[in-house]
Formats: sequence, structure tokens, C-alpha cells
Amino acid sequence: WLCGVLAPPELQEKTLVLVKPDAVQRRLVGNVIQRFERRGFKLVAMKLLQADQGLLDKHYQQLRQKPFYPALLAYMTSGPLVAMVWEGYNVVRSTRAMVGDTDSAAAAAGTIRGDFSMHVSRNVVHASDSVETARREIGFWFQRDELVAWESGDQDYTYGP
Ligand code: IDP
Repeated sequence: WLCGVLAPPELQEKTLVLVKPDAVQRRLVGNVIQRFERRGFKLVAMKLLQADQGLLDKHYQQLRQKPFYPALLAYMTSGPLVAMVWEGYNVVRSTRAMVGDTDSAAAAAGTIRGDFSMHVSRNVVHASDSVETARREIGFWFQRDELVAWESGDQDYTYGP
């Protein structure tokens, strides 16, 4: 039965999505999940947690010198967030397109940020920006055994034979 579980490598690309604390407070978690499910991506890990500074310092290591970093840290630790790993063909690139521009005002309608957020400082979701970043970020947020490999019954209908 294991043969069925092993999708080809190009279908196993993974990305980290965080549903940020503003979105949890605003009861948008289901809506965000639904968009990725509906697209056809496969959920392989998910948890609700309260992030601490140590984790965020690693996650946002490129931004630690930015003037807005203290505010970003306060926002990201203000309440629980939902961390998820989604898998599928070109999932990193597709997810970034679905999330929309960092600046909510520039995010296209139809994107998550374009539909649900008003300001860069409360922009609802995070999504990894490259396959390499995703690999690193997933390692910050999840233990290896928290990722579940499972056979997706609709694979032929989603990707073709
Ligand atoms: P991204 O989330 O679209 O990848 P990054 O530039 O990596 O964008 O920034 C990470 C996060 O930092 C943003 O999603 C946003 O929450 C926050 N951020 C970025 N720029 C600003 C800013 O100018 N003011 C406040 N927060 C910002």
C-alpha cells in the first residue's frame, strides 16, 4: 500500500503557511484553509500555538534590523496562530500568488490579503517565499514526525495520470 503514498517528487513540494493572530481573532482560519483545500493542495501538518520571541526571531531573521520588527513581534505574539504545511505541485509559487502582496492595499482582489486585510501590519497570513525558505521555515515550526504523509484519493483528477 505504501506505493500509493509516494507521489512523484514534484507533487511533494511543501510550504509553510501561518494564519496570523489577527486572522485567528477574526475567525478567518476556516476561510484560509478552505482556499488551499479548494485549490487542490494537500494539508500535511497543522497546529494552533502561541508563538514566542525565540521562534519568531528565527522565522523573521531577515527582518530583525527593520524598524517595524518590535511591532511585528508584538503582533505575532499577541495571541495564538495556526501553522500549516501544504503540499503540491509548485505549492510555494501558487501559495504566494494566492496570498497576495505584502502591502494589503496593493494586494489584488481575490487574494487572501486583498480580500481580508487592510494594512501591512495586520496582513492575515504568512507564506514561504521560496522552496529553500520553506524547507527552513517548516523546520522552525514543526518536528519531522508532525508531518503526515498520506495518499490523496483525487490525485489523478487534480494532476492527470
Ligand atoms: P511577506 O510576509 O509578504 O513575505 P515580508 O517583507 O517578508 O513580507 O515581511 C514579513 C512581514 O512583516 C509582513 O507580512 C508583515 O506582517 C510585516 N511587515 C512588513 N513590512 C512591514 C511594515 O512596513 N510595517 C509593518 N509590518 C511590516
